[in-house]
Amino acid sequence: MLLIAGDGAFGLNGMDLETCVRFGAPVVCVVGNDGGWGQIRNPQLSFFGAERVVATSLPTTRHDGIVEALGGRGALVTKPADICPALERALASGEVWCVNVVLDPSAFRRYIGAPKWPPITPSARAAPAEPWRRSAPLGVSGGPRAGPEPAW
Ligand SMILES: Cc1ncc(C[n+]2csc(CCOP(=O)(O)OP(=O)(O)O)c2C)c(N)n1
Repeated sequence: MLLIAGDGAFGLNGMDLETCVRFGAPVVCVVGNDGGWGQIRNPQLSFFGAERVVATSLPTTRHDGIVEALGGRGALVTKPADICPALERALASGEVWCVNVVLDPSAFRRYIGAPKWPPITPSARAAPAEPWRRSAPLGVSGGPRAGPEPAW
């Protein structure tokens, strides 16, 4: 069985792969890992602007490592050319896999386009953000990001 999930969805439900391991159900989960809750972050950006995006930026979590810790297998994919070999290996194995594919966080808005919703109010954009509500600039597995927040 092939399961395709976002990193946010996997973060909420990935523990179910432990059940797959326990029951010997050979599920291969491909995680499209863009380091964010895009479905929520994109409207935040359109409604409020980049300065007021809240809690929807995620670290590039090693979900592949999590599944290994659960008794399954994991592969981290950072280049498009490595996707097919990783998938072929996983699907042929009869084991539980997480193929964790690191994506460009800005690609959605660049290629699909920013949602056309207008900002809620000019004052919502202008008001200073509460620092504790901002998305934490996290890096891989919770460490600090190497550089600035990715451009969304
Ligand atoms: C159990 C549950 N909690 C919260 C939500 C709200 N929610 C909708 S989309 C989303 C983020 C999904 O992120 P990801 O899987 O990375 O997909 P993306 O939006 O980036 O494509 C969340 C948390 C939900 N749908 N289900």
